[in-house]
Amino acid sequence: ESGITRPKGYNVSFHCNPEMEKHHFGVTHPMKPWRLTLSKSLIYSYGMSFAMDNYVSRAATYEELADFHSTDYLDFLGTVLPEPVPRDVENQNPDLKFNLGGSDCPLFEGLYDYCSMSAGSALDAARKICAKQSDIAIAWGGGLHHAKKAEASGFCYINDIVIAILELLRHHPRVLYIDIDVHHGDGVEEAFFSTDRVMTVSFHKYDPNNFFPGTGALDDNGPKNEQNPGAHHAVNVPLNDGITDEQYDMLFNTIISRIVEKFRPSAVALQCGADSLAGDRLGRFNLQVQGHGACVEFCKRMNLPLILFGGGGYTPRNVARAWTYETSIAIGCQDKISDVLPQHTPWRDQFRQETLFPTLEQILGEPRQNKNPPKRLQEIVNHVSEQLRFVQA
Ligand code: ZLM
Ligand code: CA
Ligand code: ZN
Repeated sequence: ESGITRPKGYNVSFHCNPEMEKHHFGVTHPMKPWRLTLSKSLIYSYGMSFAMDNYVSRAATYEELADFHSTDYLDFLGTVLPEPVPRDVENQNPDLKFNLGGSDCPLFEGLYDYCSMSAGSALDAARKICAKQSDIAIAWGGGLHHAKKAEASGFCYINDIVIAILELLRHHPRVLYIDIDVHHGDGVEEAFFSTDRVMTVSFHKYDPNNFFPGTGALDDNGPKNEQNPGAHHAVNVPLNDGITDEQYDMLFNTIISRIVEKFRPSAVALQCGADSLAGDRLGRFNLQVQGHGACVEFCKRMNLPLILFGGGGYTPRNVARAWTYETSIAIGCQDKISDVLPQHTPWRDQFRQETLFPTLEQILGEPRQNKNPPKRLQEIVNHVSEQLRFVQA
């Protein structure tokens, strides 16, 4: 008896495809689709499925993928086969087409199915929002923000977010895209670079020489030509190692409220990459599950149709914690769920600590040094405020 009930007059839909989670990028590759299975099992253990509409999403069709991607690229993606003998040296493939087959974007068994299932969940979520059948639609299997029109990049092959936003644009005049993955949301920014109907905002670790993808500087705000409608419609929040919940939430709340005031979106798409959490295998921040979730809570309070996407996240136990907590926020039962993980949770020992909100000390031993001085955060807020003077709804 979890006591979790369906919110009255408020619909949350959950879109997933269990087949997607069975795919493997390779044994030591950081991206583990299995983290989705772990997340779902925790969500179900808390009894949250009773408070949502649960859908097994279909795979996106070729035509749906071609809404954004080039047919050359899709045709190649649909026919390439993994090499029978894996290469041990990085990027040694002489005919690496569309950036496929290197160590970041390896070819694996069922790759095309994996991609079309991720896009299918995102698209189903967008359609439920457009039909006004969901207030919040969740697609944890989506959020693959680096994929380009004709190129794979950073573990991403198909940009499910762009495809979902294109669907939202059929019914919504303006869409706000927010990205809290530790990496810059470059693929989504680029796709909507020249339109004033989508504003993209990414919070990320920025170090052009040492952190992927190296783009997303504070003054990278869209086309430099003022005649281009997309000018000023890309917001970038470049951060440094060790940022804390308090700092991140201050930035997020300040920046997002000002954007909403000026841009007046009619729908919001939030990429919830969990690699911005403390203890992530690839990430560098000190965010806790509470701070990450506070961004979702803030978006929910804006009272606009909302899609929640997954994204990065390379320490599966913490990914599962964050996306479980964020599912509870969507439903509105976050104050009812216990900090102690349910006794019957499958793979309970995977979580190390038996709590949903481990302390920073439990996660890291020693927290990462915070390299974000308050003065720099103020500069960021000032720059964004200045930028928004050029934006009109
Ligand atoms: N090398 N194996 C985030 C995408 C981040 C580019 C440097 C690969 C890795 C990483 C792959 C098993 C999202 C780069 C890295 C080593 C060129 C990145 C395979 C470890 C491994 O052990 C690994 C052999 C691999 C890849 C680490 N790659 C760490 N960081 C980034 C891409 C995706 O979270 O934003 C959304 C889902 N790539 O830094 C190199 C330059 C490839
Ligand atoms: Ca980001
Ligand atoms: Zn990432």
